[in-house]
Amino acid sequence: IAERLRDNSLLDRIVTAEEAASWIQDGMTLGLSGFTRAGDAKAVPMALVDRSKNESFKVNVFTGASLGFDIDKKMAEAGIVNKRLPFQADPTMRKKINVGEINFIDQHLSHVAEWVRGDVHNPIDYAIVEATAITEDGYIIPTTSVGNSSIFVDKAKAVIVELNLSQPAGLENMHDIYELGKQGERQPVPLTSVDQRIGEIGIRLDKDKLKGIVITNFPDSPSTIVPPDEETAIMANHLINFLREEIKAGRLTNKLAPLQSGVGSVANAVLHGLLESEFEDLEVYSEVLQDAVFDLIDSGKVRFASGCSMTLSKEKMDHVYPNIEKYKDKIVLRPQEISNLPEVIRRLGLISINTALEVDIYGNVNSTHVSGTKMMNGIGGSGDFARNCRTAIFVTKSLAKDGKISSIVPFASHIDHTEHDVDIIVTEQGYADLRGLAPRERARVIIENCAHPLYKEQLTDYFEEALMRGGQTPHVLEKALSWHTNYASTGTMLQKEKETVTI
Ligand code: 0RQ
Repeated sequence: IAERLRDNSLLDRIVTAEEAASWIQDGMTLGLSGFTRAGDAKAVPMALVDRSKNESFKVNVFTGASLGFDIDKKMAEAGIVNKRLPFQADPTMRKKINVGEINFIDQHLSHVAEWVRGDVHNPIDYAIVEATAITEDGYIIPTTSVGNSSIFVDKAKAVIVELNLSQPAGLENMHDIYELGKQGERQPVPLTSVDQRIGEIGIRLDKDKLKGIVITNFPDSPSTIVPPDEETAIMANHLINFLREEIKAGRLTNKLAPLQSGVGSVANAVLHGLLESEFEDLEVYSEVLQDAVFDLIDSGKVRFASGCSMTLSKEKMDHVYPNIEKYKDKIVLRPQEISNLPEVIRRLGLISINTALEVDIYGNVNSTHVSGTKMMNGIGGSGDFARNCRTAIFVTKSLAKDGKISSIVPFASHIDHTEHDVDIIVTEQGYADLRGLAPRERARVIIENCAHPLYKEQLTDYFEEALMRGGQTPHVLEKALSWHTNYASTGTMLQKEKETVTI
């Protein structure tokens, strides 16, 4: 412990998780560390769940993004969450959100810190953050994610640190904590390359606010790695072909531009595809760094990766953690306000790859709401990147639910990314390059290149009928959402006579 807690004056703050959890009162707001299962506060939230067996209370839970360790699931089951933001990915919590038991705020990840800083969100009563170490000069060294921890610690009335001895000590010096400061006094953020360090090695700690230190030993929940399947591998190929066309057109070189990629099976397949490609000396400027990024570093394809969390499979943790020193000059972890900052995303000119649930014929993207109403996970960072990057790519399989759903629809039932923010759509059928096209041109390219053959004619029929009505973005408004209502009433978006077609 002496190596991890290097300020002896803080030894008397060590408490059990149960004691720390006992300080939390009904109605309080907690700012927890954690971003896509990495670096989450674990012991105190679990102790809080235990406490709820004998006591009834609710808290607001703010994080970086989704949590591991089944914390969201257990908190949802215990019924202790009033408000949750800005992202979650747990099926039990999702159900509680969709029946209205949990108030979920689906916020752009880069926006959360500013709303906490400006007291727009509920003030943070307790920041509960996981740390690798507390240094002699008063820095909290985060673990595998930074997320919103720095702003939570800064603004919280009191701070609880979970000092996690199972996280590698070598994580120290991998973080770069930069604070934007108050509006009106701000300077341009001086980040001009992915590998630059502009901040401090940890989160500055006001010792007077440090109420407790809980010593823990729980490893992060490993990510469940989804190996590329036939369809995701085909999608990755289409995307790589698009990048090759960009090189041919002289808009990119073999080094491409810094890459951002969301989480999930397609993102993973795309990054895997890069392993075998001719691209070289690549840079990653993303939020989550998954297994594939480390494979690309190991193979020498990626020169440097900047993120705000490292979300790894068990196998990859076993490889990376003992060799963490090797990655120190190749990886930096930043607050999500900086990894997802519009200013930096635009300056660096990112190629961004995120995921859609559905896309309409004009290129509006729904990433969050199943059938227009039910929350899936949240917008995450996809909007931060899509709006501000150089090239916004959205990927989706053309069909869902065994072909009962077409992911290309006449009218998106919810829109996260408007047609103005969407440049390229990729499905296993091909890719649509929408740049420089008017809506009527976009519709033809999307239907032709991205829709599944099962739905092409149906989409074309809709578009032709819409054209007769006219308009910049033609629609048959009374039929625009009929595909979704048909799916709800008949179990398929497919018109009756085609239902027997096999896919
Ligand atoms: O359902 O789980 O019941 O089988 O949605 O779909 O194809 O497995 O894809 O796991 O990559 O998730 C958009 C949800 C995609 C995710 C989304 C059903 C489908 C399946 C999952 P089952 P897939 P993925 C990074 C940046 C947020 C935005 C983003 C996500 C399930 O990637 O949450 O990229 N993204 N953020 O059957 C009804 C449709 C459907 C559908 C698929 N049109 N209608 N259901 N499904 N299409 C995250 C962060 O920033 C932290």
